[in-house]
Amino acid sequence: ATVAVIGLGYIGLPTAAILAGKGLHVIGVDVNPYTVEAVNEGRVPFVEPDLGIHVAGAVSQGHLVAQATVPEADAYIVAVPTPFKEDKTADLVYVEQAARNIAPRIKAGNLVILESTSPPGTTKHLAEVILGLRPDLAPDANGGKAAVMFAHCPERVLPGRIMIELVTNDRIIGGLTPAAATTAAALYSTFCQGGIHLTDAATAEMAKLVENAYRDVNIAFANELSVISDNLGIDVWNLIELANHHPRVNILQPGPGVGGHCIAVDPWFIVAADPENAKLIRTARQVNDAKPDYVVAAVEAALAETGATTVAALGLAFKANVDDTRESPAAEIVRRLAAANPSLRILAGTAFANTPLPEELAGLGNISVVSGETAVKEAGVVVLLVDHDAFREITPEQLAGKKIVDTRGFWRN
Ligand code: SAJ
Repeated sequence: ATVAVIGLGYIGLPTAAILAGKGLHVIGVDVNPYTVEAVNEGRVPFVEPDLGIHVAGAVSQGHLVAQATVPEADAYIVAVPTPFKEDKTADLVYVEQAARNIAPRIKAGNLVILESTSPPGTTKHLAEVILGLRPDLAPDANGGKAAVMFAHCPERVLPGRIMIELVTNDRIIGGLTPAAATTAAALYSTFCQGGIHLTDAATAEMAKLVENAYRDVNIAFANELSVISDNLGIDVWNLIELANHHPRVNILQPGPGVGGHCIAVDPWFIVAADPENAKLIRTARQVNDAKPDYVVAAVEAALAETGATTVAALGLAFKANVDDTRESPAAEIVRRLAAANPSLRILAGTAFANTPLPEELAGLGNISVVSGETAVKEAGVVVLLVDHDAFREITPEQLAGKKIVDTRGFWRN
């Protein structure tokens, strides 16, 4: 069988590589020529443990190729971004574009799977766009029977552990029809060792959003505790560790805010679907979104106290040991510090060699990217933003005499 995977990003490329590893013929499609070229050379355009070896193997065996256009295939997996707009509703342009590109290629009996995290109703919308362009495949033209199957199969993998979790996590598969769900399940069972749970498309869409909102609310609880604890002169990490000894308490870790393209985004899709009732979910988003400003104020206070003119900002990614700076609170903190303090010298210490400055920071103020150790050496104030393992190399001696703002409890005793 031939599977077309549309969107070779953090989800599409690992999924394509794993399917190809199972011997399926996989054609990856991406609008970015650099991505297409990299994949065809067996390279991966971003950092994800073990992905490189899978891609290189699948490409060299001829099971995986990448191209810019949508091919004919038996199954189409759509794994394109679903970002949110200024008004906090989902931007479905990439899903719609994928649908328009699939429409001329699709044949009766094919399967279309939406993997992108989406508001309830999006799989149905995707089907409507395709069938609108292909009335010959619509149920009316086929005696009321759907000629093409549509399902939603939300990804749930954790960046940094994608290659493991793709195989071991349970999957939820929601079909627009029961036949679509079982056909999609057959495809995913080629590589998924976890349980596969079948439902309808809208429930599957909502389940994914709810999982991430659950985590966001719990992180907001930890972040709120960190601010309250600062006010009360209590060490929040010690506090949480102690409370977590209770058999039914498991508080998450506070940090500089919540980033990534999922947890900081998906809860808004629930708020948009029912603004009146999504009170706790909205407030959690606001609590987490307020954390970067709180950190900026703490750094500015440290600068004022020490008279330092150089700050080491350790980490730009949205979380530890990945190089992804999308929706990153660390990058946002650096951006706000630079914007508000034009004469401040900011040394962004990174954990990965050759990390470029994210676009939104380039050309702004006085920021340069250096290694963590160099940043610390030259700065009077050190703000730890991301708990990358590489920063463990920084010794207490190197930190001696610096004013430290540790947003992750990285150096707590
Ligand atoms: N964070 C904290 N404190 C914590 C845990 C996380 O501040 O105790 C922060 C992180 O630093 C980061 C953000 O939250 O900025 C999100 O990180 P994460 O590791 O919780 O999650 P993601 O965004 O990498 O992946 C999530 C996962 N969802 C859940 O765990 C419910 C993953 O399974 C999903 O597949 C992914 O979102 C997605 O694509 O939706």
